[in-house]
Amino acid sequence: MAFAGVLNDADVTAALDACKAADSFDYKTFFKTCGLHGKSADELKKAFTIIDQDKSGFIEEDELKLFLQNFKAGARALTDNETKTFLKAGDTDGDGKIGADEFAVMVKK
Ligand SMILES: [Ca+2]
Repeated sequence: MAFAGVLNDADVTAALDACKAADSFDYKTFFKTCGLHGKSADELKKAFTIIDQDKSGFIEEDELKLFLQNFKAGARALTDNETKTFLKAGDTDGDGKIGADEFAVMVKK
């Protein structure tokens, strides 16, 4: 997984198991369970660059949709509802994408 060495495998597995069912994803629960919530600002920057797959400097809606696959290949895509809720939670300046600072704030919520 992309987060090998950053996160504990068992924590990631638990976080993914908790949101297996469609529309059960809750970003606060997920970030806490997988361990990102407790990471340093530097580590969160690293996490951001992993999730920002096209290295645009922002996490866009299509990257959010496939967010779980950064944690495990073959994990499900988020539903449109989950993706929209997730984006809304992180996108505090309303530009339709999530920047590194917005990401760090969201993970720490
Ligand atoms: Ca991007």
